Order: sequence, then C-alpha cells, then structure tokens
Amino acid sequence: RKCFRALCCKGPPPPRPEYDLVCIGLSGSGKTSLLSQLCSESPENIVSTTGFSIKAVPFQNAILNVKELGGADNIRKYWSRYYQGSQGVIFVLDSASSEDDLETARNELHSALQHPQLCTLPFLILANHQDKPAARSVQEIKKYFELEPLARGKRWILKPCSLDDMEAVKDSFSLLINLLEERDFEPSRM
Ligand SMILES: Nc1nc2c(ncn2[C@@H]2O[C@H](COP(=O)(O)OP(=O)(O)OP(=O)(O)O)[C@@H](O)[C@H]2O)c(=O)[nH]1
Ligand SMILES: [Mg+2]
Repeated sequence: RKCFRALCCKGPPPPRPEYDLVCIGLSGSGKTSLLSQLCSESPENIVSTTGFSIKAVPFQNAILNVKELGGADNIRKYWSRYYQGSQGVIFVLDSASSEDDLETARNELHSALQHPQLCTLPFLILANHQDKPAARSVQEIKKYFELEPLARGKRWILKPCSLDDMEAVKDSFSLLINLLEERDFEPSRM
C-alpha cells in the first residue's frame, strides 16, 4: 500500500525549465518545417517567414521558446536586432544547396558564432535536407564550414537531419537541452 502511494501520490511533476532560443539559417533551409513538426503542427501551408515567428516547443524535460528569424536576403541584415535575451542558438542549413548558398550560410554562421550576444551560447547546427541525393555529408560540411578553429572551446553540436526523420531531430534537440542545463548547474564564479 505504501508502495502504491509512493508511485501514485507524488503530486504534480516539477515545472519544466524554459529556455529562450533563436533559430537562424537561410530561407528554405527548413526552420519553420522542423519547428512545426516538433510542435505537431500540420506541415501544410508553410510559407516563408517574414520577420520572425515564436513557438513554444515542448520536450519531456524542457520547454524551448524558439524565435525563428526569417532567412530571406532582405531580412538577414536585421537578424542581430533580435538576438538579445537568447540562451542558445539553432542554425539550420540546406546540405544540398548550391555552392553559392552554402558559402552564404557559412558566412552567416561565422557572423553568428562571433556575435557578442551569441558567442558564449551553445549552438545546435542542423545539416538538414539529408534525404536529397546532392546532400553533403556532415563531415564535408564540418570541413567546408571551417568550424573547428572558430568553434573551439564553445559548446556546439553539428548533426545531419531531414524532415522525414524527426526522431533524429529530437535526439539533436535533447543534446542541446543537455548543454543548456549544464549552464544552469555551473557554479557561480566569484
Ligand atoms: N526534401 C526536403 N525538403 C525540406 C526539408 N526541410 C524542409 N524542406 C522543404 O523546404 C521548404 C522550405 O522550408 P521552410 O521550413 O519554409 O524554410 P525556412 O528555413 O523556414 O525558410 P524562411 O522562413 O524563408 O527563412 C519547404 O517546402 C519544406 O518542405 C528536408 O529535410 N528535406
Ligand atoms: Mg520560416
């Protein structure tokens, strides 16, 4: 009987921690599609994001308030105005895009990694569109994006993914949540 009580009468579960994240990446990289899937929203009628869009994405052990910034050419220059208050960064790229777009994505990622408001935060970099035959592998992307020197000492995760394998996407987000939690437990510095 005691055992039964212990199992069933524990009261409400503790509230899940919430984190504010910013999600960037070129137009068409799949930011809205991935975030909608994570929120179990219908994948239909997704249009290019003008300005920004905020979603509360629920996970078992945390809620991520993700602010997606539209990736179109004329919006990207305003990205940095929306960085303040972020606790982590999600960068989505199209692994099958043209050489030109890949170079633009690399430059944008480098700017983000060096931005004063983002440079100390954990980064989740998603090499999306892996279902396409032209997709570059995560190793190729790691090399092309020259992440090693730039991101050294930072907490970042680079993972391949595609819209049709949401389990892999969820696993990547779990790793990001681990990085966000680590910060919570960091002893305060004197
Ligand atoms: N084949 C394939 N298509 C994808 C994948 N992810 C997204 N797409 C498609 O790419 C298109 C653009 O996706 P969006 O989610 O609107 O891209 P976005 O990054 O939000 O773009 P902006 O809001 O303009 O910055 C949609 O037609 C998606 O269905 C993927 O992994 N594989
Ligand atoms: Mg979008």
